[in-house]
Amino acid sequence: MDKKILEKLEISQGDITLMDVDAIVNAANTSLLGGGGVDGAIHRTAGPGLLEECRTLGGCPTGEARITGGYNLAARHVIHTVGPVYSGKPRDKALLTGCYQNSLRLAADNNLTSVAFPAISCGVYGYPIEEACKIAVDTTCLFLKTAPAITRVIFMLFSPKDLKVYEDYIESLKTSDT
Ligand code: AR6
Repeated sequence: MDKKILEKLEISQGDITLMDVDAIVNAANTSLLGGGGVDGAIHRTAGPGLLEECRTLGGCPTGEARITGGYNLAARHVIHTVGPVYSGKPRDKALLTGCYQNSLRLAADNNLTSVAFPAISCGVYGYPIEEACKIAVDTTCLFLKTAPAITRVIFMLFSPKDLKVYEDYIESLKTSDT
């Protein structure tokens, strides 16, 4: 794995709603009208302006992404993406890959340089964190090769256990020869 690309990745544990970055990514549902988990936390902190703007978007298919303002968040924008409900079928991986690709594409197209991701689909949607972590990191590294303007991607994990999964995987990439 290209070491210069890996240097752009950060991992941290905590609340993504506090991140002062160009965009935080929301693990939303297809309605884009809010929910529980990280989606609920982002809407609570952003305030009602976010929901108002989301209402104008007409939802979002699974695997795709949409961008809004950040309202009362420290982040300038929210990129809303819809992860798959885990089923164990190959389509899960394609859809989760799409979430990371399409979120980063929106960031690049909007000249954003720093993006923070939660562990999309790893809460109520049930995606195993070990598999989801590989998809998140591999897809992001591949994308960053094509988008040099993005200089920081932060994976913000909510639990120490999830943080450890990301730490171990990124460490394994740093020590591998490929
Ligand atoms: N900061 C960072 N990560 C968080 C936070 C936070 N404030 N809160 C939760 N997490 P989930 P999903 C972690 O369930 O699985 C919503 O109702 C959490 O521990 O939020 O994609 C939507 O409206 C987990 O690791 O999202 C959808 O209906 C990760 O964020 C549905 O849930 C994602 O958990 C989407 O489910």
